[in-house]
Amino acid sequence: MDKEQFLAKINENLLSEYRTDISHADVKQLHNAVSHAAMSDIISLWNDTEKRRNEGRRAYYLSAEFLMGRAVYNNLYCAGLLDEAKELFAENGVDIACLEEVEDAALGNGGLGRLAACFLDSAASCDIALDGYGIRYRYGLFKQSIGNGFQQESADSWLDWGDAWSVRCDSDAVIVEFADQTVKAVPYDTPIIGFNRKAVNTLRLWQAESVSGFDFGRFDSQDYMGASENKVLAEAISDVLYPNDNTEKGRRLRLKQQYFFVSASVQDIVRRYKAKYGDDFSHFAQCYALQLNDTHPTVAIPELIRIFMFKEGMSFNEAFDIVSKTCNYTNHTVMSEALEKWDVNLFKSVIPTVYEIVLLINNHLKKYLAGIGQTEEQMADKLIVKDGRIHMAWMAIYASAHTNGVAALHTDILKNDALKQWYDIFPERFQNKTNGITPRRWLGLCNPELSALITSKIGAGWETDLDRLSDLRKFVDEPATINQFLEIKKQKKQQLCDYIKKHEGIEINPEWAFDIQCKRLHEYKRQLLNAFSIMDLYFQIKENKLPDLQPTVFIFGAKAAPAYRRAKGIIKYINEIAKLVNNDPDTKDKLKVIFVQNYNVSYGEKLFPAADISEQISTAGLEASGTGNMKFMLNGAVTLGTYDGANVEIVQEAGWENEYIFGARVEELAIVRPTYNPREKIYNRNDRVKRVVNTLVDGTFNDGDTGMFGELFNSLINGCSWHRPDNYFLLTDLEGYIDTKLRCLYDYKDRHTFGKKCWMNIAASGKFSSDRTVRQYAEELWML
Ligand code: 26Q
Repeated sequence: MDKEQFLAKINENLLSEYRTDISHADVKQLHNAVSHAAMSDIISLWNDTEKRRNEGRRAYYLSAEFLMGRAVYNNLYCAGLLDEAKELFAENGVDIACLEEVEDAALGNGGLGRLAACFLDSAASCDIALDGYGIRYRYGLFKQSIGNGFQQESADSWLDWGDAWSVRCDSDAVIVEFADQTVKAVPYDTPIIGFNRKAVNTLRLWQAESVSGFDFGRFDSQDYMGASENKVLAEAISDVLYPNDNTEKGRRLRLKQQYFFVSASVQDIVRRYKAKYGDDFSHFAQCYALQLNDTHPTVAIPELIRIFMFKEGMSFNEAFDIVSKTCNYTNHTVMSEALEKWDVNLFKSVIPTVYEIVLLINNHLKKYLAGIGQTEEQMADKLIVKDGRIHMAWMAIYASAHTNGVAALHTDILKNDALKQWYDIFPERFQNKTNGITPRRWLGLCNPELSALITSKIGAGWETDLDRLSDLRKFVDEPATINQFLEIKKQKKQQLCDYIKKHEGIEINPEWAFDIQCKRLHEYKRQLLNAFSIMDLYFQIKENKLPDLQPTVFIFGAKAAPAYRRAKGIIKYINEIAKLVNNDPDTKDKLKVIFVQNYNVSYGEKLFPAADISEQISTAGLEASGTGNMKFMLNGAVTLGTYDGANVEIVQEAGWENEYIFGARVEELAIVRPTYNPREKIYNRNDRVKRVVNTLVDGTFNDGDTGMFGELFNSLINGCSWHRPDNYFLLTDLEGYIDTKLRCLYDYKDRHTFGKKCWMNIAASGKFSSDRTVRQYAEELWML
């Protein structure tokens, strides 16, 4: 499609859908028209890809979350239409930036959901047979605003913009049955456009609807509420994404969501299979691989067994054998509060037949363990059903072919600690698959300036072969190249300044150092540690102890789960610090603190390219991988971080001299933990630590009489019924962190030398392409 045809198509859509044209349409109309025009241009390729996929082995990514972000720019970019679109918009007096108003598809919380989106992008761009299955939530992750320093939530009604990139497929709708409810699952298919149209894969999201619809009987008897009851109860299932990240909340509706999309997806796969092979299921495990994104879709295991047994007449053993060859499980956390364990009574009351299958799997496990000579005592830490709860991770490990961690360190912890009892009996089942990010969205699209510089140095093609970035190393001693890089960094900072001015009403100076921490708010990610370090700088500046400190802006972006009180207290605390340091005449020319509202994929696309310093400061052992760390690196920032998750591999790739690593390591914390007494050993003995921690309770700040700051103080100093004091070792790491941060900021003053470090990070980031990750899944797990 050339530019003229593209324009004709857009105008045709605008005319038939809205009776308007390109120079009169509003943003929503433009968005729909341009999206539909591009859709019609890739639709035959989409169909061709599906046909090809059907011929060979294929994989499905089952995930409760797909954090896709805004589709329009990415899809135009990957379809090779973005430059045309920009031009023809401009020729008609429209700035294509107006599409930035379009809401992100935020059908995910954070890392796990965004990883799923990057994997789909990579699979399509590498022509790998991977499609996604998930839920079409009516409301995605809540929108966040900050009022008086507190987080406020509102509904994310993303569909108000229309869903231009999906196709409803009524003919593939299926029925999902619960004990107390029967609903219809209607699929919406979204094309996943590979870079340069390499292939177009599919994301199929299920929407819950009522089978019967409106009840005229009840309407006639003037029961108006009752007439819609079925509809309301059915639609409730795909109404809203649970806003929890790394915590388990065993709620009935959440279980319904999981079973709903898993049952629909599995029925869909069985239907496809039967269309090909009829009733002979002997090829099933050779045809399909199912990747379970954490335990959230693990009910796929008993559900598939149920269908094989009760619909297709297999024995349990036959069914178990096929299913456990077909499924693989990815683990994303070692924190026990995030491991899903369903209450037996709840589970039984929602999906009783599936529960019977779970019991059969549990018996199969017991027999197996007895067969290898384990006593009841030795079995206890592996039983799937135990003490009235169903342990989903145990089922995922036992009834699947492989279990993988998401970074080398994380996989080691799984093998040697968190899942040791399983590794001991099934060592061959465990693999590592270090996470990655798509270089298309996270460099090509969000940083066209840096992309052009890279292409001018090493030629095109790095977008699909990111290891080629290592060729950039040879330019590190060319001052002109580093200067070009620094110039681009400044441009990206200026763009972020403009955006922040517009959205937060705050002015910042692009000449300052930009230190950014953006990720979900969680105690283990230690945004509070960052906040404490800023308070220490504040006090030191007041005492004239930091001569010539590099002026620095500290940017935070983070959503807290609405029920996570401590996380919300930390947001308020950061905003109180911002108020203090941004207004104090002694510090306002040296420090600036900004908490940006509603951090999401699109905000990330502005933040990552503008950063000098990437904050990755989780308690060692607790961040399974992290992927924001990779986005900063790819855009030329140094990592200020702990030796945790994928940071370990970032240092390995880029060299110690190009990162700022501090803090206790996993092994050190293991030694400290049993006798850790932060009050006696640190707080009471270290005035520097005491001074900043005390700002939570000494009247420096006001938490609006919520008691939040006192609770944070207590969590650090006294602990509580579910956590020991300072469970995440902030006090252990605080001094080392501040010293390392200061070293980094003083290094920054030599802009050129610092720029070289940033450049070396870009050059070393090839490993972190999700193309590499997905290829490893395809070769080592899915056998594609
Ligand atoms: C579970 C039960 C009920 C409701 C919600 C949940 C739930 C939802 C989301 C539990 C966990 C999550 C998300 C976890 C997550 O994002 N983990 C991150 O995964 C990334 C990709 O592998 C890693 O890089 C991060 O280290 C990890 O924290």
